[in-house]
Amino acid sequence: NFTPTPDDRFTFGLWTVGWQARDPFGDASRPALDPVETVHRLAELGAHGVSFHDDDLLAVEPDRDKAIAAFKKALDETGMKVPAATTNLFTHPVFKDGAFTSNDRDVRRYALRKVMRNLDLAASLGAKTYVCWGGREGSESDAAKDVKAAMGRYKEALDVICQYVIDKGYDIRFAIEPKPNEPRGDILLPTIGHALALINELEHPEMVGVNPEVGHEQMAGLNFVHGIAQALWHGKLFHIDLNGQHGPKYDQDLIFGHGDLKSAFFLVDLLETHGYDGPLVFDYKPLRTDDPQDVWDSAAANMRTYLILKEKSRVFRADPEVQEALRASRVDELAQPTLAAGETWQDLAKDDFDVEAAAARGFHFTRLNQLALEHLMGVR
Ligand code: GLT
Ligand code: MN
Ligand code: MN
Ligand code: MN
Repeated sequence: NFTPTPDDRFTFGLWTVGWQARDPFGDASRPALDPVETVHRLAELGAHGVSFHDDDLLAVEPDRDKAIAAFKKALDETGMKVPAATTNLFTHPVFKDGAFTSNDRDVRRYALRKVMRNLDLAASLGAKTYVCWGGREGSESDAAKDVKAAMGRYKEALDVICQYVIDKGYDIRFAIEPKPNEPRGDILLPTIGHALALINELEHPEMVGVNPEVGHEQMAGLNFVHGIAQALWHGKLFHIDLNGQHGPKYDQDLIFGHGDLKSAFFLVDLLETHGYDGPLVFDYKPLRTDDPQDVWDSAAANMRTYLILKEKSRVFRADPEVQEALRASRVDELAQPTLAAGETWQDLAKDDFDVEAAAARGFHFTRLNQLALEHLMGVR
Protein backbone atom coordinates (compact mmCIF):
# COMPACT_ATOMS: atom_id res chain seq x y z
CA ASN A 1 0.00 0.00 0.00
CA PHE A 2 1.69 3.14 -1.23
CA THR A 3 -0.56 5.68 0.47
CA PRO A 4 1.44 8.49 2.08
CA THR A 5 0.98 9.72 5.64
CA PRO A 6 2.50 12.77 7.36
CA ASP A 7 5.17 10.44 8.85
CA ASP A 8 6.63 10.18 5.33
CA ARG A 9 7.68 13.88 5.60
CA PHE A 10 6.47 14.77 2.08
CA THR A 11 6.16 18.47 1.43
CA PHE A 12 5.33 20.67 -1.56
CA GLY A 13 6.03 24.28 -2.44
CA LEU A 14 2.85 26.31 -2.96
CA TRP A 15 4.35 27.32 -6.33
CA THR A 16 4.38 23.72 -7.60
CA VAL A 17 0.72 22.70 -7.71
CA GLY A 18 -0.03 26.43 -7.95
CA TRP A 19 1.98 26.86 -11.16
CA GLN A 20 -0.37 28.33 -13.73
CA ALA A 21 1.81 27.00 -16.53
CA ARG A 22 2.93 30.27 -18.03
CA ASP A 23 6.06 29.56 -20.07
CA PRO A 24 8.20 31.75 -22.33
CA PHE A 25 5.97 30.85 -25.28
CA GLY A 26 2.50 30.65 -23.82
CA ASP A 27 -0.02 32.06 -21.39
CA ALA A 28 -1.35 30.39 -18.27
CA SER A 29 -3.35 27.22 -18.91
CA ARG A 30 -4.82 27.03 -15.40
CA PRO A 31 -6.45 29.57 -13.06
CA ALA A 32 -4.71 30.85 -9.91
CA LEU A 33 -4.90 28.43 -7.00
CA ASP A 34 -5.82 29.58 -3.50
CA PRO A 35 -3.08 28.54 -1.00
CA VAL A 36 -5.89 27.63 1.40
CA GLU A 37 -7.19 25.05 -1.09
CA THR A 38 -3.65 23.77 -1.63
CA VAL A 39 -3.14 23.16 2.08
CA HIS A 40 -6.44 21.25 2.36
CA ARG A 41 -5.92 19.20 -0.82
CA LEU A 42 -2.35 18.22 0.06
CA ALA A 43 -3.39 17.29 3.58
CA GLU A 44 -6.10 15.01 2.15
CA LEU A 45 -3.49 13.36 -0.05
CA GLY A 46 -1.31 12.58 2.99
CA ALA A 47 1.37 15.26 2.74
CA HIS A 48 3.19 16.52 5.83
CA GLY A 49 3.66 20.14 4.91
CA VAL A 50 4.00 23.04 2.51
CA SER A 51 6.63 25.65 1.86
CA PHE A 52 6.17 29.05 0.25
CA HIS A 53 7.77 32.17 -1.16
CA ASP A 54 6.66 35.41 0.49
CA ASP A 55 4.76 36.30 -2.70
CA ASP A 56 3.06 32.89 -3.14
CA LEU A 57 0.74 33.65 -0.24
CA LEU A 58 -0.72 36.54 -2.24
CA ALA A 59 -1.91 34.37 -5.15
CA VAL A 60 -5.61 35.21 -4.71
CA GLU A 61 -5.67 37.61 -1.73
CA PRO A 62 -3.62 40.79 -2.27
CA ASP A 63 -3.86 41.90 1.38
CA ARG A 64 -0.83 40.36 3.10
CA ASP A 65 -2.33 40.23 6.60
CA LYS A 66 -5.55 38.63 5.37
CA ALA A 67 -3.62 36.15 3.22
CA ILE A 68 -1.41 35.12 6.14
CA ALA A 69 -4.38 34.75 8.47
CA ALA A 70 -6.21 32.50 5.99
CA PHE A 71 -3.07 30.42 5.44
CA LYS A 72 -2.53 29.97 9.19
CA LYS A 73 -6.15 28.94 9.64
CA ALA A 74 -5.77 26.27 6.94
CA LEU A 75 -2.62 24.98 8.63
CA ASP A 76 -4.40 24.78 11.98
CA GLU A 77 -7.40 23.00 10.49
CA THR A 78 -5.32 20.37 8.71
CA GLY A 79 -2.28 19.95 10.96
CA MET A 80 -0.03 20.68 7.98
CA LYS A 81 3.46 21.96 8.83
CA VAL A 82 5.70 24.58 7.23
CA PRO A 83 9.15 22.94 7.33
CA ALA A 84 10.70 25.58 5.07
CA ALA A 85 10.13 28.93 3.42
CA THR A 86 11.92 31.10 0.88
CA THR A 87 11.92 34.51 -0.79
CA ASN A 88 10.93 35.41 -4.31
CA LEU A 89 14.01 37.29 -5.51
CA PHE A 90 13.47 36.63 -9.21
CA THR A 91 9.99 37.53 -10.55
CA HIS A 92 9.88 41.30 -10.15
CA PRO A 93 11.96 43.10 -12.80
CA VAL A 94 13.84 44.92 -10.04
CA PHE A 95 15.75 41.62 -9.69
CA LYS A 96 16.60 41.36 -13.40
CA ASP A 97 20.34 41.47 -12.59
CA GLY A 98 20.01 39.40 -9.43
CA ALA A 99 19.30 40.18 -5.79
CA PHE A 100 22.22 39.51 -3.40
CA THR A 101 24.66 40.04 -6.29
CA SER A 102 22.91 42.65 -8.43
CA ASN A 103 25.34 45.25 -9.71
CA ASP A 104 22.87 47.79 -8.27
CA ARG A 105 23.65 48.23 -4.57
CA ASP A 106 20.16 49.57 -3.80
CA VAL A 107 18.67 46.36 -5.16
CA ARG A 108 20.98 44.30 -2.94
CA ARG A 109 19.78 46.22 0.11
CA TYR A 110 16.13 45.83 -0.91
CA ALA A 111 16.63 42.07 -1.40
CA LEU A 112 17.98 41.71 2.15
CA ARG A 113 15.01 43.63 3.55
CA LYS A 114 12.65 41.33 1.62
CA VAL A 115 14.36 38.23 3.02
CA MET A 116 14.36 39.55 6.61
CA ARG A 117 10.66 40.41 6.45
CA ASN A 118 9.76 36.90 5.30
CA LEU A 119 12.14 35.33 7.83
CA ASP A 120 9.93 36.81 10.56
CA LEU A 121 6.90 35.10 9.03
CA ALA A 122 8.81 31.83 8.44
CA ALA A 123 9.89 31.76 12.09
CA SER A 124 6.36 32.45 13.30
CA LEU A 125 5.11 29.46 11.26
CA GLY A 126 7.78 27.18 12.71
CA ALA A 127 9.95 26.83 9.60
CA LYS A 128 13.38 25.35 10.40
CA THR A 129 14.93 25.80 6.96
CA TYR A 130 15.10 28.85 4.76
CA VAL A 131 15.91 28.18 1.11
CA CYS A 132 18.03 30.53 -0.99
CA TRP A 133 17.70 29.82 -4.70
CA GLY A 134 19.79 32.36 -6.57
CA GLY A 135 17.85 32.18 -9.80
CA ARG A 136 18.82 35.61 -11.10
CA GLU A 137 22.29 35.76 -9.52
CA GLY A 138 24.40 35.49 -12.65
CA SER A 139 24.87 36.95 -16.10
CA GLU A 140 24.63 36.43 -19.82
CA SER A 141 27.96 38.15 -20.50
CA ASP A 142 31.28 37.75 -18.72
CA ALA A 143 31.85 41.47 -19.29
CA ALA A 144 28.77 42.28 -17.23
CA LYS A 145 29.61 40.55 -13.95
CA ASP A 146 32.68 40.78 -11.74
CA VAL A 147 32.30 37.24 -10.39
CA LYS A 148 34.94 37.65 -7.66
CA ALA A 149 33.13 40.72 -6.38
CA ALA A 150 29.82 38.85 -6.69
CA MET A 151 31.17 36.07 -4.44
CA GLY A 152 32.00 38.73 -1.88
CA ARG A 153 28.46 40.09 -2.02
CA TYR A 154 26.95 36.57 -1.87
CA LYS A 155 28.96 35.88 1.28
CA GLU A 156 28.05 39.26 2.70
CA ALA A 157 24.33 38.65 2.13
CA LEU A 158 24.41 35.21 3.73
CA ASP A 159 26.42 36.56 6.67
CA VAL A 160 23.87 39.35 7.18
CA ILE A 161 20.85 37.04 7.16
CA CYS A 162 22.60 34.52 9.44
CA GLN A 163 23.32 37.36 11.87
CA TYR A 164 19.68 38.46 11.61
CA VAL A 165 18.50 34.96 12.56
CA ILE A 166 20.97 34.82 15.46
CA ASP A 167 19.98 38.27 16.77
CA LYS A 168 16.27 37.43 16.52
CA GLY A 169 16.79 34.08 18.25
CA TYR A 170 15.16 32.12 15.42
CA ASP A 171 15.74 28.36 15.09
CA ILE A 172 16.40 28.54 11.34
CA ARG A 173 19.17 27.31 9.07
CA PHE A 174 19.73 28.31 5.44
CA ALA A 175 19.92 26.01 2.43
CA ILE A 176 21.47 27.22 -0.82
CA GLU A 177 19.85 25.77 -3.95
CA PRO A 178 22.29 25.43 -6.86
CA LYS A 179 21.26 25.64 -10.52
CA PRO A 180 23.55 26.01 -13.54
CA ASN A 181 21.42 28.23 -15.81
CA GLU A 182 17.83 29.38 -16.50
CA PRO A 183 16.56 31.99 -16.08
CA ARG A 184 20.07 33.54 -16.38
CA GLY A 185 22.49 32.39 -19.05
CA ASP A 186 24.85 31.36 -16.27
CA ILE A 187 23.90 31.29 -12.61
CA LEU A 188 26.40 31.72 -9.75
CA LEU A 189 26.81 28.64 -7.51
CA PRO A 190 25.82 26.37 -10.42
CA THR A 191 26.34 23.04 -8.65
CA ILE A 192 26.31 21.44 -5.20
CA GLY A 193 30.11 21.61 -5.12
CA HIS A 194 30.24 25.34 -5.85
CA ALA A 195 27.74 25.99 -3.03
CA LEU A 196 29.62 23.82 -0.54
CA ALA A 197 32.82 25.71 -1.30
CA LEU A 198 31.19 29.11 -0.68
CA ILE A 199 29.72 27.90 2.61
CA ASN A 200 33.24 27.32 3.95
CA GLU A 201 33.96 31.06 3.55
CA LEU A 202 30.98 32.23 5.64
CA GLU A 203 31.00 33.67 9.16
CA HIS A 204 28.57 30.95 10.30
CA PRO A 205 29.16 27.96 8.03
CA GLU A 206 27.31 25.68 10.46
CA MET A 207 24.08 27.59 9.74
CA VAL A 208 24.19 27.07 5.99
CA GLY A 209 23.78 23.89 3.95
CA VAL A 210 22.42 22.99 0.54
CA ASN A 211 19.02 22.31 -1.04
CA PRO A 212 19.94 20.37 -4.18
CA GLU A 213 17.29 19.76 -6.86
CA VAL A 214 17.36 16.59 -8.99
CA GLY A 215 16.87 18.38 -12.29
CA HIS A 216 19.31 21.18 -11.60
CA GLU A 217 22.33 18.88 -11.31
CA GLN A 218 21.10 16.74 -14.21
CA MET A 219 20.78 19.86 -16.40
CA ALA A 220 24.56 20.13 -16.00
CA GLY A 221 25.03 16.46 -16.87
CA LEU A 222 26.02 15.64 -13.30
CA ASN A 223 25.22 12.55 -11.23
CA PHE A 224 22.66 13.69 -8.65
CA VAL A 225 23.14 10.64 -6.44
CA HIS A 226 26.86 11.38 -6.16
CA GLY A 227 26.18 15.00 -5.35
CA ILE A 228 23.73 14.07 -2.60
CA ALA A 229 26.10 11.50 -1.15
CA GLN A 230 28.83 14.12 -0.94
CA ALA A 231 26.47 16.68 0.63
CA LEU A 232 25.50 14.06 3.23
CA TRP A 233 29.18 13.32 3.89
CA HIS A 234 29.76 17.02 4.59
CA GLY A 235 26.71 17.09 6.89
CA LYS A 236 25.19 19.69 4.57
CA LEU A 237 22.05 18.10 3.18
CA PHE A 238 19.60 20.41 4.97
CA HIS A 239 16.78 20.05 2.42
CA ILE A 240 16.19 18.37 -0.96
CA ASP A 241 14.04 19.22 -4.00
CA LEU A 242 12.82 16.05 -5.71
CA ASN A 243 11.63 16.08 -9.32
CA GLY A 244 12.40 14.61 -12.75
CA GLN A 245 14.59 15.65 -15.67
CA HIS A 246 15.66 14.11 -18.98
CA GLY A 247 19.33 15.08 -19.19
CA PRO A 248 20.88 18.41 -20.17
CA LYS A 249 18.12 20.66 -21.45
CA TYR A 250 15.80 23.33 -20.00
CA ASP A 251 14.61 22.82 -16.39
CA GLN A 252 11.77 20.35 -16.80
CA ASP A 253 10.60 20.02 -13.18
CA LEU A 254 8.85 16.75 -14.02
CA ILE A 255 7.16 14.56 -11.42
CA PHE A 256 9.68 12.65 -9.31
CA GLY A 257 10.66 9.50 -11.20
CA HIS A 258 9.20 10.74 -14.50
CA GLY A 259 12.69 11.70 -15.69
CA ASP A 260 15.68 9.47 -15.00
CA LEU A 261 13.98 6.62 -13.10
CA LYS A 262 17.20 4.66 -12.41
CA SER A 263 18.75 7.71 -10.78
CA ALA A 264 15.55 8.22 -8.76
CA PHE A 265 15.77 4.64 -7.51
CA PHE A 266 19.39 5.00 -6.39
CA LEU A 267 18.58 8.38 -4.84
CA VAL A 268 15.76 6.96 -2.70
CA ASP A 269 18.01 4.03 -1.83
CA LEU A 270 20.70 6.47 -0.67
CA LEU A 271 18.34 8.71 1.31
CA GLU A 272 16.65 5.75 3.00
CA THR A 273 19.84 3.88 3.87
CA HIS A 274 21.99 6.84 4.97
CA GLY A 275 19.77 8.46 7.54
CA TYR A 276 18.50 11.60 5.81
CA ASP A 277 15.70 12.73 8.13
CA GLY A 278 14.82 16.15 6.70
CA PRO A 279 11.75 16.99 4.64
CA LEU A 280 11.25 15.21 1.30
CA VAL A 281 10.20 18.08 -0.89
CA PHE A 282 8.63 17.84 -4.33
CA ASP A 283 9.60 20.84 -6.44
CA TYR A 284 7.93 19.96 -9.71
CA LYS A 285 5.59 21.54 -12.21
CA PRO A 286 2.34 19.82 -13.17
CA LEU A 287 2.34 19.47 -16.97
CA ARG A 288 0.98 22.47 -18.82
CA THR A 289 -1.47 20.07 -20.45
CA ASP A 290 -2.95 19.08 -17.06
CA ASP A 291 -6.27 20.55 -15.95
CA PRO A 292 -6.90 21.67 -12.34
CA GLN A 293 -8.04 18.16 -11.32
CA ASP A 294 -5.04 16.49 -12.99
CA VAL A 295 -2.83 18.69 -10.80
CA TRP A 296 -3.84 16.71 -7.70
CA ASP A 297 -3.18 13.42 -9.50
CA SER A 298 0.30 14.73 -10.25
CA ALA A 299 0.90 15.70 -6.62
CA ALA A 300 -0.15 12.22 -5.52
CA ALA A 301 2.06 10.64 -8.21
CA ASN A 302 5.21 12.21 -6.70
CA MET A 303 4.54 10.70 -3.29
CA ARG A 304 3.42 7.34 -4.64
CA THR A 305 6.54 7.06 -6.79
CA TYR A 306 8.77 7.82 -3.81
CA LEU A 307 7.04 5.16 -1.68
CA ILE A 308 7.26 2.56 -4.46
CA LEU A 309 10.98 3.25 -4.89
CA LYS A 310 11.46 3.08 -1.12
CA GLU A 311 9.88 -0.40 -1.14
CA LYS A 312 12.00 -1.39 -4.15
CA SER A 313 15.10 -0.30 -2.28
CA ARG A 314 14.12 -2.31 0.79
CA VAL A 315 13.53 -5.47 -1.23
CA PHE A 316 16.75 -4.90 -3.22
CA ARG A 317 18.80 -4.62 -0.02
CA ALA A 318 17.11 -7.69 1.52
CA ASP A 319 17.70 -9.94 -1.52
CA PRO A 320 20.41 -12.50 -0.57
CA GLU A 321 21.64 -12.56 -4.17
CA VAL A 322 22.12 -8.79 -4.07
CA GLN A 323 23.97 -9.05 -0.77
CA GLU A 324 26.23 -11.67 -2.26
CA ALA A 325 26.78 -9.58 -5.40
CA LEU A 326 27.65 -6.52 -3.28
CA ARG A 327 30.30 -8.56 -1.46
CA ALA A 328 31.62 -9.99 -4.75
CA SER A 329 31.95 -6.41 -6.02
CA ARG A 330 33.79 -5.44 -2.79
CA VAL A 331 31.40 -2.52 -2.26
CA ASP A 332 31.73 -2.88 1.52
CA GLU A 333 35.55 -2.94 1.35
CA LEU A 334 35.60 0.77 0.46
CA ALA A 335 34.43 1.63 3.97
CA GLN A 336 37.55 0.03 5.38
CA PRO A 337 40.32 2.61 5.99
CA THR A 338 43.25 2.26 3.63
CA LEU A 339 45.70 2.35 6.53
CA ALA A 340 45.10 0.10 9.55
CA ALA A 341 44.82 1.63 13.01
CA GLY A 342 48.23 2.92 14.09
CA GLU A 343 49.78 2.62 10.63
CA THR A 344 51.51 5.55 8.93
CA TRP A 345 52.85 6.06 5.43
CA GLN A 346 55.97 4.16 6.52
CA ASP A 347 53.96 0.95 6.82
CA LEU A 348 53.15 1.18 3.12
CA ALA A 349 56.82 0.55 2.32
CA LYS A 350 56.80 -3.25 2.55
CA ASP A 351 55.46 -4.24 -0.82
CA ASP A 352 54.28 -7.81 -1.35
CA PHE A 353 51.33 -6.71 -3.50
CA ASP A 354 50.81 -8.65 -6.71
CA VAL A 355 49.91 -5.87 -9.13
CA GLU A 356 49.22 -8.16 -12.07
CA ALA A 357 46.95 -10.45 -10.07
CA ALA A 358 44.93 -7.48 -8.77
CA ALA A 359 44.74 -6.00 -12.26
CA ALA A 360 43.30 -9.28 -13.55
CA ARG A 361 40.52 -9.41 -10.92
CA GLY A 362 37.07 -8.32 -12.12
CA PHE A 363 34.69 -6.30 -9.97
CA HIS A 364 31.52 -7.97 -11.35
CA PHE A 365 29.65 -4.64 -11.43
CA THR A 366 27.58 -5.72 -14.42
CA ARG A 367 25.86 -8.43 -12.41
CA LEU A 368 25.17 -6.03 -9.55
CA ASN A 369 23.77 -3.37 -11.86
CA GLN A 370 21.55 -5.89 -13.65
CA LEU A 371 20.20 -7.10 -10.31
CA ALA A 372 19.32 -3.52 -9.39
CA LEU A 373 17.59 -2.98 -12.73
CA GLU A 374 15.64 -6.24 -12.42
CA HIS A 375 14.39 -5.14 -9.01
CA LEU A 376 13.43 -1.79 -10.50
CA MET A 377 11.71 -3.45 -13.47
CA GLY A 378 9.69 -5.59 -11.09
CA VAL A 379 10.82 -9.07 -12.14
CA ARG A 380 12.49 -9.94 -8.86
C1 GLT B 1 11.64 28.33 -8.44
C2 GLT B 1 12.83 27.45 -8.70
C3 GLT B 1 12.93 26.35 -7.75
C4 GLT B 1 13.25 26.82 -6.38
C5 GLT B 1 12.20 27.62 -5.76
C6 GLT B 1 12.73 28.30 -4.54
S1 GLT B 1 11.30 28.60 -6.81
O1 GLT B 1 10.50 27.75 -9.01
O2 GLT B 1 12.72 26.96 -10.04
O3 GLT B 1 13.85 25.37 -8.15
O4 GLT B 1 13.40 25.70 -5.54
O5 GLT B 1 12.90 29.66 -4.70
MN1 MN C 1 13.89 23.08 -11.35
MN1 MN D 1 11.72 25.15 -10.36
MN1 MN E 1 13.88 23.84 -6.48
